[in-house]
Amino acid sequence: MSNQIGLIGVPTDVGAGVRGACLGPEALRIAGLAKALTGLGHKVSDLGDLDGPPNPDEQPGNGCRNLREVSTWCRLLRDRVTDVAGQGMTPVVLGGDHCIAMGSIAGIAKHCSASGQPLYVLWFDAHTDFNTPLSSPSGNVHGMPIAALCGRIKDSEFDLGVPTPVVDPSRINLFGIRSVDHIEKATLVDSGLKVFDMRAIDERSTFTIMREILDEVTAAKGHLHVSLDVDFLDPSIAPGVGTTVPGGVTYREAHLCMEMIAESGLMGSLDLVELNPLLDEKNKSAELLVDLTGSLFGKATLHR
Ligand code: 5AB
Ligand code: MN
Ligand code: MN
Ligand code: MN
Repeated sequence: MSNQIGLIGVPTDVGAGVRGACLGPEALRIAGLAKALTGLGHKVSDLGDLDGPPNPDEQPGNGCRNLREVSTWCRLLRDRVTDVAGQGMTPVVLGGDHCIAMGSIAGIAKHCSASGQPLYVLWFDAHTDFNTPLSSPSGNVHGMPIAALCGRIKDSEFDLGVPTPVVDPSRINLFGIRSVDHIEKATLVDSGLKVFDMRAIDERSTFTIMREILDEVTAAKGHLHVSLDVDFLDPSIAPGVGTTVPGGVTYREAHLCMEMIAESGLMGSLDLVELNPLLDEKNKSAELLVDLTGSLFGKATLHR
């Protein structure tokens, strides 16, 4: 992990059903993200916000809503992430809804193919985000990025401009899952994805599963991209998100994940997504995200 961090704001909600995630980057700044990371000894450059198209707010339904705008935002972010990583910084993407992870991961995949490092993704989410335009019950693209990255959606659809699969499905770990749609579930079976749902976490513990995931990345000398959807967290601690699902991880389970990642030294890029300040309570979800990001970047109590 580089101790130079580049913050990239992506103020859009074109992939979401409920509007408001476009305000996420500013809420994270106000919650003190840069200061928290600087306080841990990192050099932080806030690179400002990307300037993409407004949300046309097309009708919900089958297919993909706001497809052109999703594609434009993702391509802008792809190029910025490749550039920031190429400058030796750790890109930290401030979303924005989760569709933008197609852009950040396409960008980091380009960086990794240039450096010859295998790319691994750790996706913290209540949802598997494995819908396609055909299976999606909503048409919201934030429910589709994993399918797109795995090459399950026609390349021309989002026009990411990188070869698919962008990430080998066996190198994608989904953690915290507790809401999967009907057709989505059926297609997961032969996907090759590693899905750790809340049941598995309850039975085997956060520690055991995280150890297993991180050991594999360590053995492969991989680049770890972490994508953190706020709805991964239990709604009682993080209400500021449009798609809450009960039964999420606790404050300590979430911190343990982040602390173990920090200790591994594997994380090379990060998305903080789906924060919706309009649904939050006095910015508490943003403050929790800042706290968790601190743990991801090495804040620890007695350990180490
Ligand atoms: B998120 C749902 N599966 O496709 C769909 O927040 C929800 O990025 C997707 O995980 C949630 O519309 C997308 C019902
Ligand atoms: Mn690198
Ligand atoms: Mn998501
Ligand atoms: Mn989600």
